[in-house]
Parts: sequence; C-alpha cells; structure tokens
Amino acid sequence: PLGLRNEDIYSVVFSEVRGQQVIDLHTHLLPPSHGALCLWGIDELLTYHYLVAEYFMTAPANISPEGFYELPKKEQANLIWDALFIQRSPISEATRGVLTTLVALGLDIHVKARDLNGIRKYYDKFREGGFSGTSTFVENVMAISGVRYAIMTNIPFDSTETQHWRPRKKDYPATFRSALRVDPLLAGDKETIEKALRAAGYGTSVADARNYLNEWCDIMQPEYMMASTPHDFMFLAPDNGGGILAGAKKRGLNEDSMKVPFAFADISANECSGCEETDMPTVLNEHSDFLKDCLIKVCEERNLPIALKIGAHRQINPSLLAAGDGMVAFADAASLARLCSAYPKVRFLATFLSRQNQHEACVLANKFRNLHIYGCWWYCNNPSIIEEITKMRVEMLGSAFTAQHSDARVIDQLVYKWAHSRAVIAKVLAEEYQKAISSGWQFNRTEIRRDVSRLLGGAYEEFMGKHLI
Ligand code: RAT
Ligand code: ZN
Repeated sequence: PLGLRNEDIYSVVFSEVRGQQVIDLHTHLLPPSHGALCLWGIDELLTYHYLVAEYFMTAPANISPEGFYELPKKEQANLIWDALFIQRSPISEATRGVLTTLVALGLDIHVKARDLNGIRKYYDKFREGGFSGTSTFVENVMAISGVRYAIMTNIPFDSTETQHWRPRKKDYPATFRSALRVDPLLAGDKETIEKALRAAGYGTSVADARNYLNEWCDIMQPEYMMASTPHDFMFLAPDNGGGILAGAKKRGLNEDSMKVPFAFADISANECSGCEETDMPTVLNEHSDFLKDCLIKVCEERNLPIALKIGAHRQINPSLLAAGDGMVAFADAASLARLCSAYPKVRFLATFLSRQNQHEACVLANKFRNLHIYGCWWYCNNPSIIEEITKMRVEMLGSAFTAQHSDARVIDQLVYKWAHSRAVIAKVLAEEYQKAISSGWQFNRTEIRRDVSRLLGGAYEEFMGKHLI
C-alpha cells in the first residue's frame, strides 16, 4: 500500500522523533570558552533552580535560603540529593530529569545504588581534563541528546559575560549560536541601560543605545534579539503613544483597561484608579523610545527577529534568588498582537508562561505571518502540559510552530529535557496522524520525517528565512 498502516504509525513516528536532530532555540547554556559560566556536572544538575525551589518546600526550618546559598555548591547538592532523592522519591519532573540524564550518560548502576560519590567520580574524570575534558563532555551531551545547535542567551548588559566577547570574541563550537538579550529595553530599565552605556564609553541617549546595540550585534552575530517581558508588560499601538507600559498595575491602571482587546482603547487618566494623572504619559514616552527608536529600528535595519518570553513575575520570593522567580502571570496577549501589527516587517517569536495564554497564542500565530510560536516554557515544561499544548498547537497550526525549547542552564540537562519532550511530541503526533488516517489520508515515512523535522527546528528555520516586505 502507498501509506503506512494505522498500526505502524506509532513505531514510525516514535523512531522519527527519536532519530532526528533538534534545534534548541532557547537555552541559557554557554560554551566551554566561557569558563566557569559553562555549567555542567552533577552538582550543577542538583542545584538547578527548579530543584532548589522544590527543596525549600520541605526543607528544615533551620536552613534558611541565605544560609543555603552560602554553602559550597557540593554541599548544596548533597542537601538536595538527600532531601529529594533519598528522603523522598524522585517523581517530580525536575528530579526525574536528573535520573534520565544520568542513566543516558551510562550511570545506571550508580543511580540504582543511589551512589552520589560514584556519580561524582564519573564527572571528575572530565574535570581533570580541563578545557578539553569540558569540551569532550559537551560534545558527548550534544550527541546523546541529538541537538544540532543550541541557542544561547547572551547579555550585553552583564559584565561577567561581556568579558568573554571583548576585547576579543572567544571561539566557540558551531553547536552554539548566539541570541542577544535585551530585557532592560523592554522593561524601560533606564538605570541598567545607562550604566551599561556609560561603562562602554557611550552617552545615554536613545541614539547611543542604538549604536551600542548595533555594536553588540556586530560582535555576537545573534540569530535574534530576545527578552522576557515584565509580568505586566503592555504595548500600546503607535496611534496610542506607541509605547510599552511596564509596571502598569503598579501605577494604578485599572484591571478592566488592562484587558482591552486588540484595537487598543484609551488609557486616560479617568481609567486610572488611584494614579497620578501625569504618571501614564511619562511612562509611555520613556519606554517607547527604547522600544521604537532603538530595538525595533535595529531589528528592522538588520532584519533580526525578536523572541519574547511573556508572563513571568520575577522575585516572588526574593530570598530564593533565581528559584524565587516566576509566579505565572496571565499576560496581555493583545500586546503581542499590537506589536505584530505595528511592526509588520519585524518577525516575532513568542512563548507564554501561563497555561491560560496558550490558546490565544495559537490564534495569534494563525493571524500574523510575522509571529512564530515556540516551546513550552518553564512551568509549562511538564509532560502533561506539553501534551495538552502540543496537541492544541497541531490542531490549530498544523506543523507551523516549534514544539519545544529546553531552557537548559546546565549542559547535561539537554539530555532529559529533550528525551522527555520527544516522548510526548511523538505520542501527540502519532494520535493526530491516526485521526487523519481515519479521515481518509495516507502517509508515508518521508512525509512523517518532513513534519517531525519542522516541529523540531525546521519550522523555526523557515521562519528565520522569511523576508517580510
Ligand atoms: O526557565 C528558566 O530557567 C527561567 O529562570 C528564566 O530564566 C527564563 O527561562 C528566561 O529566559 O527568562
Ligand atoms: Zn530562559
């Protein structure tokens, strides 16, 4: 027969999803040439901020977050291992991820024996090899996890990072690509922007910021610009000031006007319960300059997309540092629609943190050709939620989206993030193919390979190759 039989679909789809390389389009990984900023190994795995947060849910009262963070990494890792793997069972996604990773690295015997020292010894061998040991380990992980290339997060506003780019860009393998992170520009964080500009010998005008950004684009050669927007980020269409409104709630903008639909309404002083009449325009103008006249301008000139991560509420519990980030904010998706329509030549990649925003995200991707939806981010990066989101995306977008990104911070995490996601993506796809077969279509393996390749990075590359006139 021309097509695969219904009963063969599962095995074909699973083998295709397992066998294809992925493009990991957002990670926090840095290459071995970034020295200590390239994180890998068991102690980094165990102290991943997801696990620190899980640990503190049940940690003894005499262990404060401050005291915990003062301990050497190895001791922090010991505490987490004992609490989450020995005193409790590793059944959460973040703990199970450690198991999947170690077993794939060939440490199943140590895992079964719960032998943390044996695991450490395995890693020590690579550490003893210095830079080349690290490089070998990184190459192994890329191969095991089937990652073609991973896109980094490179922050020009962070001096611990910039030293690896200036005065001379360090070499890194082609399995790493750059993305230039610009959060302060979307948050209107003037203090950080001005500090970075002054430190680099620039003035502090918007034109200076544009030159600064251009200089960093020359250095980093990013695939795209990226930012995680503040939880209450709002963008107003240009005829309403063309600005962004970070801190809108804080500044007293009332809830109803936050929810105004696409054709954005006025935010007049009347709608502003309890805020100073003068607050709003000032905020808009300040912020819009850095967006409109700096970020958007540079993206238009260089044909660079902007990747947005929308809906994280930072520092819910500041004592936990990075582990205290991230209450899930139901975001104003209409702001994304307004961005896409205000700047039709700029391409936007977007992912939302809230499960509640996922349906709207699909609808928007279906409306704007300059928008590409990617990945299941952070609190959505759990198998049950990946399944639900991926199914909805296939139903609404076919294969015109990127199913996943890892957000890995530790090299080794690529192994489990991709293994776990591949299993879910394959299941969803197999079910959707079976439905199409029931409706009368026939598929061959080549077509399935093509579709899988789109979901694992091909759709991203197609979107990146798109020139919007
Ligand atoms: O998922 C995470 O690791 C978060 O802490 C964030 O860093 C997020 O991914 C981001 O890029 O803002
Ligand atoms: Zn991230």
